[in-house]
Amino acid sequence: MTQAIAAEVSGLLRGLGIAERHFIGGDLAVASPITGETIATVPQGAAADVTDVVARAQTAFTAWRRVPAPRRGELVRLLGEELRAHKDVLGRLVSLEVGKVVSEGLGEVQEMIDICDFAVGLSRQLYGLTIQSERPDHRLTEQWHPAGVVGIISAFNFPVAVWAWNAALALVCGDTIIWKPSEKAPLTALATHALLERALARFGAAPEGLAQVLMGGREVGGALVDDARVAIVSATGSTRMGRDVAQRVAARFGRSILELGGNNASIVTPSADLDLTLRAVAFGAMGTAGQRCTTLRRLMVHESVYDVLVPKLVRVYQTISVGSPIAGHALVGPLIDRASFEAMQDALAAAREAGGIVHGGERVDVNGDASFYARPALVEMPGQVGPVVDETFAPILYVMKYATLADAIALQNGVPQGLSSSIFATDLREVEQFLSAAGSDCGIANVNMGPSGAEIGGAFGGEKETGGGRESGSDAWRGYMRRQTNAINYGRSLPLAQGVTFDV
Ligand code: UN1
Repeated sequence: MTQAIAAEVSGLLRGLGIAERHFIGGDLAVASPITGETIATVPQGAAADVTDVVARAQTAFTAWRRVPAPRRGELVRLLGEELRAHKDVLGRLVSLEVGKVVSEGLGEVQEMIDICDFAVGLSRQLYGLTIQSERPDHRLTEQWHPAGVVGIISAFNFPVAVWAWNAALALVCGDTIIWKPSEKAPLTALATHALLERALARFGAAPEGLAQVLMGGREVGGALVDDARVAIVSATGSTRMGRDVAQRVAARFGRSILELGGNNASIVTPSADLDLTLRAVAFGAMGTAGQRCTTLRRLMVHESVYDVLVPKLVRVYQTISVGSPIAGHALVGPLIDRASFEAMQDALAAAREAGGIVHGGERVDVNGDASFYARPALVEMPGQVGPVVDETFAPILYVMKYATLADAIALQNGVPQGLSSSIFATDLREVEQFLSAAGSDCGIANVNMGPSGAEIGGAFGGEKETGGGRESGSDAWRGYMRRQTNAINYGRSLPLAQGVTFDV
């Protein structure tokens, strides 16, 4: 099995025209979580390389910012075409490298295609503003210019889609990009970069250094974060990582876009459609083996429906298929590595200690000792205590009972993270309270669906320890440009604002 995966991976990479040197003989070992064994080794960059990489990106920026935005959009259109043509290959590679079930691997590539389409349209917009001036014969406007070099630090769980959210927008906005992918997922990054290079070859005259990949660990990421020539650092990962990045980027007055931890909750009200709720909770909590930042981690169930819904949910947890993401029809694949499995077990132990009743959570032997598959865990908790307030990046759903909607909303908001949330209700008043200013405090608040699986058209991101960044749709593009206010006097006199006089 292991060798089969390694052989398939190198076949896929070779098919994309990635030279042997990229994945043989390097010093960064890549393991497939499907079997846990090494499937490739990739050369790693060093912190010292970052200086040159950034210098190239900066030179490229001086040319790229002058290319008209719709023409920049053409490059992203070509990237979208390459992604469409290679969706199966790249989706498969996502499954092999990070263990997503086949449909989710493909879904990840679809998300990339969608953001490319969105960015192409955007490349003919990037609208500024006309503002009424208080002075005669004056025009006041606001326009958006390219910001500079964008560093993109991505995580293993969406190893390529989150890059695409950032890259597609940054490229149409006139920025140049440097990608530091997760050390756990360098192969999908190389594959994606190869597709971008094909798009660049078809595009023609793009500046050298427009888009680069930097392989490496913390030091490489740190050098990118600290480099004052990197205008924007967009980082996805843990809150711990984000706190470090935010402070370092702020110290040099750079800009950061942060997508950090989520501890997402859903509220099930007495008016909920319970059949729909059951299906939505299953996908939200167990999809991607609980390894989305939008994964449903806390479920508040009204006391009047608790005994109807929760036993049914426990049955789903007992029977859901856990297994290889590429063979059979398993819905839950492996955890990324041993550390992740151990963190899950630690959280379950802490939950028991805090009075929780744990259903599931045990290790499932699918492909031997080096891979880590676990039955998702549903934990009935007496309250929001112990590990419930932390994000554990594994399939654990904490279930709590509530009496009033106000209590449920207070529980929902009572954690440090603020990414995504949802309510299951058919009562308009409950829905609107949840969506009101006094309702969910998250960046995403859904109705009659789980907190995960966002479309690219909306702005994606969250508040509090989630970091406050917004990526993907809506006007998130503004985060990748710099705003300039222009006051233009087309008269012959010089009226001053606020009626100030200054006659010399
Ligand atoms: C992430 O887990 O880092 O909304 C991103 C979702 C996906 C993206 C998740 N569209 O679940």
